[in-house]
Amino acid sequence: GKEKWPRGEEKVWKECMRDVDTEVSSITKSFVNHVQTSLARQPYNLDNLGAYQAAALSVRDNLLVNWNETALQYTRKAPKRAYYLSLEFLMGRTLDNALLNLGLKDQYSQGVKKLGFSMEDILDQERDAALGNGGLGRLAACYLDSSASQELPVWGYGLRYKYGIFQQLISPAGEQLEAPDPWLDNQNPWELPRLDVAYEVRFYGHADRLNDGTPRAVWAGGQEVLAVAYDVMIPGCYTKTTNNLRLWESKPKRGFDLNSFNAGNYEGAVESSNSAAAITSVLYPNDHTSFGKELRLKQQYFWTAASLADILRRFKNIGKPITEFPDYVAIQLNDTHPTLAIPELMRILIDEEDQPWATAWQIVTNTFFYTNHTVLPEALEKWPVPLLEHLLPRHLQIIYDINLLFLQSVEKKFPGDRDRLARMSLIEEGFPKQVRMAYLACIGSRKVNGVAELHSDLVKTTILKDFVEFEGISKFGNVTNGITPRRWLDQCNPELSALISTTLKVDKAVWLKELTRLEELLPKTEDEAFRKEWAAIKQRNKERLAHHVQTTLGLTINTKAMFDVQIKRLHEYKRQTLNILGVIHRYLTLKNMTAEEKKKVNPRVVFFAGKAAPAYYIAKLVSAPSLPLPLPLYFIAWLTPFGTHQTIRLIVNVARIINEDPDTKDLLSLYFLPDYSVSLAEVLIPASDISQHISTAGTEASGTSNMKFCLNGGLLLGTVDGANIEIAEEVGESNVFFFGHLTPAVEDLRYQHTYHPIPIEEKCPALANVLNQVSAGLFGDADVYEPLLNTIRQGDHYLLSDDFDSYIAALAMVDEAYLDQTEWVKKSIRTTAKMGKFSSDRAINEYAESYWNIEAQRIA
Ligand code: 475
Repeated sequence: GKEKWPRGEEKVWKECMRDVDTEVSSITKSFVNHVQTSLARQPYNLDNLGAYQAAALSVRDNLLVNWNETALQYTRKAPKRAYYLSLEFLMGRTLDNALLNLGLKDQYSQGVKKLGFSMEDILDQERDAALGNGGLGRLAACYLDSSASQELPVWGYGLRYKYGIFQQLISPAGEQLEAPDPWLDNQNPWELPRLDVAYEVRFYGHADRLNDGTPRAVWAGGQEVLAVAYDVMIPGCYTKTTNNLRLWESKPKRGFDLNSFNAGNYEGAVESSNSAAAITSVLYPNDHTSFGKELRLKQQYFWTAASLADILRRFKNIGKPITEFPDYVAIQLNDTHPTLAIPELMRILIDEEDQPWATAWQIVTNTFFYTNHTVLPEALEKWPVPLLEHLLPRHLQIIYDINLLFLQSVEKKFPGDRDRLARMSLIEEGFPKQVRMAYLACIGSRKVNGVAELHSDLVKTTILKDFVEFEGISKFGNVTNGITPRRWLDQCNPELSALISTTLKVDKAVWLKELTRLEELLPKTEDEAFRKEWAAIKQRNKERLAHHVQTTLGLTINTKAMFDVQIKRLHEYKRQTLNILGVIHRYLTLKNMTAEEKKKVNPRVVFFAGKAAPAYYIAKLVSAPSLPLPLPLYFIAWLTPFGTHQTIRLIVNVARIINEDPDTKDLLSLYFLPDYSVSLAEVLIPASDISQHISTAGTEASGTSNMKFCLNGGLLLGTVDGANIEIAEEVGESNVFFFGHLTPAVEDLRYQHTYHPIPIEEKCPALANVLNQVSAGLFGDADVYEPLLNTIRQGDHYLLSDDFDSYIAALAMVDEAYLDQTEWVKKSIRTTAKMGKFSSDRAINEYAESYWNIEAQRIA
C-alpha cells in the first residue's frame, strides 16, 4: 500500500537510493571504492584475499538493496511466513552463488579482469561457512536457496557458531586429527551484525505455579544471557527476492547478577563452558548421535527461545489477536533439535500471554511441522529429566502437563492398554527418566514427514507406529529431499550447464527453475556429436579434479581411469568399510591375473572423502580459555581409535600399498582426500563416473549427494535404500547399479546373525579371504584393524557379509558397462535428463503448499 514516507522528503530519499547496477564500469568503481574505504587498502598492494573482500563487499551492496526491498514488502503485505529452524546450515561459499543468482558473474569477471585479477583466484579465497555436519545441514542450505528462488517468504533461524565443523587432517599413519575451524577470522562480509536485535534468554532458576485457577507459573532466577542477531542474505535465482537467514550469537548480559547464578553441580565443572559465550562457540560434530550433554541442550534452548521471541515480535507488529498466530506463521522443525520450541511457545502463551491451556495447545499444534531425518535408534534424541529440570524447570513442568493430557486421550481411545501408554509416553522410564523428543515433536506438530518414500514409510511403521494409530495417517507424509540445481549444476559444472542451455535453446534462467525441462535432452542420446561433447565435459571435469589434487596434495592421478567416488560422513551404516574391502578384493584379484587378462581391465581410481565423528573434541574446545590460534594447530590427542576411524586408517594404508604396487598401480589406485567440504564436493561431483551410496537397506533416510552425482551425469551404484529408489524410478533401473538385500530382509538377517550365526568362511569365502589378508598384515597395523574386522565376523550389524557377494557382482557390472563407452554416455545423459524431480524447488513447493500454506510474493 501507499504509505507516508517515514522521514524527510521522499523524493530526496528515492533519488539517492541505488538500484542494482550491472554496468561493468560501475562494478569496477564499487570494487575500487571498497578497496579504498571499506578495506582501507592501497591498490598497489592488494592481494587475492583483499580482492575477494572487495568483490564480496561490492556484491553485498547489490544483495542489500534487494534484501531491504524484500523485507519491506513482507512487512507491508504481512503474508503468512514460514520459518525453517535448523541447528545446522551448511552453506559453503557464497560469492560465486550470489554472482550467479544475481546474473552478474560475467560482468564481475570482466570487471576484476580489468583490474588485474582472475575471478577464479578470487573465488578460491573464500572460506566455507561450514555450520553443519552433513546431509541435514546441507539440505537446509538448499532449501533456503529454493525458497528465495521460488519467491517464498521463508526465513532460516540458526546459530552463529564461532567454530564450524572441525578441519580434518590425516596423519601419515592414517589417523584423523581434528583442528578447530575459526572461519570468522578473516572477517565475514556476508553477515550483518544486528546489535539492535537482541533477546534475553533464561536458564536454570525456579518455576512456581500460581495455582490461581490458571495454568500459569512464574519462572525466575538463574542465569540470563543475550542472543544477538546476525543476518545472512539469501538471494534467489534471477529474482529480486532476497530472504534472510538469522543466526544467533550468545553473549553475557550486562549487569549480570552473580548471586542469582545458580549453576549447581553439572557437566564440566569448567568455568568457561558455563560462560554465555560458550553457548554458540562450537558446532557439535557428531551426526547421527544423541549424547545428552548440557551444553548441547543449552544451544537448543538458546536458539529456539531467541527465534520464537523474534517471530512473536514480528507477528505482534501485524496487530492481530494471538489466536491467529498460525494464520501468519508456520515453523518447520529440522529434526528434533528445535523441539523445545513446542514447550517454549506453550510457556509464552500461558505464562506471558495468559491464554488457557487448550487455546495455547491449539495454536502450537497448528504452527509447528516436524521433519524426521533418521530412524537409527542412536540418533533419536532423548534428554534426561534431571538435566531438563535443572536447566529448564518450567519447560519440564509443561512437558509433564502435555504428557498427562496426551496419555489421558490415548487411554480414552484405547482403554486399558497399559503397554501402549508406556510405549507412547513422552517420558521413558529408567535411571534417569528421559524425554523422548521425537514423540514430543510429533504430538506438538500439525504434520510430520520423512525425507524419501521408503523412509517416510519406515517412520510410520516403526518409530511412530503408535502415533499413526492414534492420530490417523493423514498427519504423516513424505517430502522427498531435493538439491538446488544452481549450486549443484550451474555453479559446480558451468560447462555442462552451458551445453544444456544451448541444447535446450533456452536460457538457464528458465530451466534452472523448471528442472524437469532437462527431459528435453533425451533425444540427444542418439546424437553422436552431442555425446562426444558430453563425454568431453566429463573428461575436463576429471582433469580439473586431478589438477586440484595435484596442487593441494601433490598427487598425480590417472585421468584416463574410471572415477569411482564415495564422499559422505564416515558412519558404520554408510558402509565405507564395504567399499574398502571391495577395493582390496579387486586388488587381490588383479594380483592373480596374467598380463593378458589385465589387458581387458579398465583402470579405476577410487576416491574417498568424509569426516568421522571425533572422540574428544568439544571438551577441549570449550574448556580452553583462549586457543593458540590460528597456528600452531590445536591437535586433539589420539586415544582409542574406533570403528570409523579404523576405516579411514585402513583406506589410507591400503592406498599406500596399492598405489605403489607396480603389478597393479596402472589399473587401480585409491585416494582419501582430507577435509571433505561443500567446496571439495563441488569439484569431486562433476568428475565422477560412478558414485557409491551403499548403506544397509533401510538405514539411509534419503541421501542427497546421490542426486548431485546423477544430476551431473555420474551413474549410481547403490543399495535399494532412501532416495536411490526414487532416482531409479525416474532414470530407469537399467541406468543404475543396484545390489544387496532389501529392507524387509534386514531384521531377519540380524536375527540370524545373533541366534544362528554362520562362520564367515562358510557364508562368504570371498569376504573371509579379504579379512584374512588384512589380519595377516598385508596393509600393516594388523592389530589396529582387528576390532573393526571383528564387528564383521561377529554380529555384523550392518550386514556386510550378507551383501558382499552381490556388491562385488555389481562392481563387475559397472566395469562391463564402462567398456561400452557409447552406451555408458547414453546412460549418463539419460540420468541427467531424468533428474528434474530432485530439484529442491519441487521439494520446497511441496512444503509451501501442503504443509505451510504460504504463497509466493513477487518483489517488484
Ligand atoms: C540423513 N544428522 C540423510 C539428510 O534429510 C538425509 C542427527 C543427529 C544429530 C546431528 N545430526 C544428525 C542427521 O540425522 C542427518 O544428517 N540425517 C540425514 O539427513 C537430509 O538425506 O539420509 O542421514
